[in-house]
Amino acid sequence: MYILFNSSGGAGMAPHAALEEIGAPYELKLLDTAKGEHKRPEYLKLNPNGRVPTLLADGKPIYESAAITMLLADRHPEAKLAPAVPEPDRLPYLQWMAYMTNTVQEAYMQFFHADYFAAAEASRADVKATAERRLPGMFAVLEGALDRGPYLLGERFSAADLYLFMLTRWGRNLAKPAWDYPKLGAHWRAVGGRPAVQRMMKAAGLA
Ligand SMILES: N[C@@H](CCC(=O)N[C@@H](CS)C(=O)NCC(=O)O)C(=O)O
Repeated sequence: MYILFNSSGGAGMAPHAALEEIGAPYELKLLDTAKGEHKRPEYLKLNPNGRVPTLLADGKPIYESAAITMLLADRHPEAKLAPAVPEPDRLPYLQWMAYMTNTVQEAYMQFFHADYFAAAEASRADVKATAERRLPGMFAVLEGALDRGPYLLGERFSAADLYLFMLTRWGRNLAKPAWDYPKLGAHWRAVGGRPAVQRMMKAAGLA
């Protein structure tokens, strides 16, 4: 039994979609971040960062969206969301998961939360503008990664595609959203057409 804490549209989208793909029993707890529900003492006991997502797996908390997504994929090999350790596809799978969470997600953090990076208003505007200038270069890298096939691992769908779907959605208000790139757009539509992803979007109030 799993319990996933997320906010609507938050970084728990990818693990939430993974839970739907897996079909394991789980409960979704959508926190209202506008009301500060992610900063309440009972939640801080699970995730002292006061951020979403957090997963309770057999009662034990784990945070960081990429870690949760990879944990779920590895715990449920029958869902075929991750190449096993000896498979050659494990290498690009790990690379793209780390790239997306460490590089792309970090740039999004600077875009959405410039206040975490600079104190002065003018500096924050600069942090945000710089992130907006850097993101297209990252989208171009991901667009190139899709050369091999519709998914990040070529023909093979994986949890990394759920992660990319989430990051594509986050850029919907950028001057050039990721889905305006031809292959990223096709990827967005293909992953968004999966019944599990549609259930995730509906449960999160996003569709
Ligand atoms: N690296 C973390 C980032 C989590 C994160 O920043 N979540 C956002 C929502 S997308 C959040 O909870 N923000 C609230 C805050 O920073 O106070 C992860 O991937 O889980």
